[in-house]
Amino acid sequence: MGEQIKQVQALQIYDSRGNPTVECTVRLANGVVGTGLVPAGASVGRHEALELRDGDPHRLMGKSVYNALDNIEKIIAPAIRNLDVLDQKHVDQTMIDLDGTENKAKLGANAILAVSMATASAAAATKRIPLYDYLGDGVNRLLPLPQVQIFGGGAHSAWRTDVQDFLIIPLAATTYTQALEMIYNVYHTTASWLKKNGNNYGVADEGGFWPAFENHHQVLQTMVKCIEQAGYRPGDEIAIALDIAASELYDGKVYRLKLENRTLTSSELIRELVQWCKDYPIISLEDPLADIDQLGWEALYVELGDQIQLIGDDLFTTNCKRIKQGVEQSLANAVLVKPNQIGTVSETLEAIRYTQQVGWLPVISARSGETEDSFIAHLAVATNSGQIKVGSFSRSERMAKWNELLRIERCLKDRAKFVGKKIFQGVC
Ligand code: 2PG
Ligand code: MG
Repeated sequence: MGEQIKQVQALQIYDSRGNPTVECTVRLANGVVGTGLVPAGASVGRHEALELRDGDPHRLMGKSVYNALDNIEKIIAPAIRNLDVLDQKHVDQTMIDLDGTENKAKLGANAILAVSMATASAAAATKRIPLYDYLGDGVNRLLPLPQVQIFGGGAHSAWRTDVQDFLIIPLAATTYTQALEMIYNVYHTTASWLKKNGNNYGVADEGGFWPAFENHHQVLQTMVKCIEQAGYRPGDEIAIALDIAASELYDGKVYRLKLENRTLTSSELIRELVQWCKDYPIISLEDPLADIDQLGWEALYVELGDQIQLIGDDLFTTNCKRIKQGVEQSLANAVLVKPNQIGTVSETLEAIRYTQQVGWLPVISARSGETEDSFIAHLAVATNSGQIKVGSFSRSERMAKWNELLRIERCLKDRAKFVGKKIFQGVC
């Protein structure tokens, strides 16, 4: 029998965009505490669990989360008081049952996830082991290959480009530490290149640069140039990954690329993406098509499914049922995992396990509105997921995760595993 949950407190804090979000503290009978801080997305999938906001236009522009806090302290707390903190599934199921809706609309996924994360973190603390060890049952030790944003676009940069994330993956890295050094070199080479070319030097929501570009080819060419200038062979040592976030571009009939003033049908977009993959060292495409464009996903999978990683984010929303459908219909070969899309730690773990069982790749991901919580760094190691995406290589809410993984790597010493690009073997 583990320690019992005694007290559950909630606090409204602010995320990396300065928007209100939920923090929860779980206190155990033995005085040990755990906290959970919930992030928030900007390009939110239509099937995500509901983020409960008060909607009062006179308070924090409708974005306050006081009802979620009340739900934690008045409804959830009495129901989980005295439960065993080590029984994460029971705590999570109790909240799922209390809520009773398909998408956690009654209590709010932000309320439920904050408690769920705080429970896991209190459990690890009371066992006096790191969170990755607790969530991974002490056996998982795989440091993830990072996907790091260089240029930010879409909903994270006032639509400077239509594609949302231009990322790099340091394929040639043999350790996590080396992976970050490679990222550092490309990120800062890009910064110098932008300065030299008199371009806008600011950073977007996730810390990537957001200069003015004329078209998407120019962005991709700049990335290749900066990878080379940093001393790496594009494609071989460092590859490109894109999050198209295509649901944001689709009106139900066509895709609109505002930057290039073009309107594309699904098959035209597919043709364009296939061409990009021929012309540039792209190894991974996330949400290349809208979540409701299933025929498009099927067609793109036929073209590229055995060559590159095809990740469903809005398509699957970390929801096991939706991932199962995707597997049955061969829509993708990887799943973006964001705990707040589904709303509990247990369901997140289930989604990761299922993804791995069917031979697909889970990619653990942050949100564009983040906090200083480094829970997902531990989640990545605990589940041997092998990949993580946290935005760019600046801003402390991002660096908190990259740095936590450095600490985990040091803590594991020679027990740390890193397979780098081998993670893609057998998938694409
Ligand atoms: C995504 C994420 C992170 P958001 O689409 O993958 O880049 O964005 O949190 O806004 O959904
Ligand atoms: Mg995405």
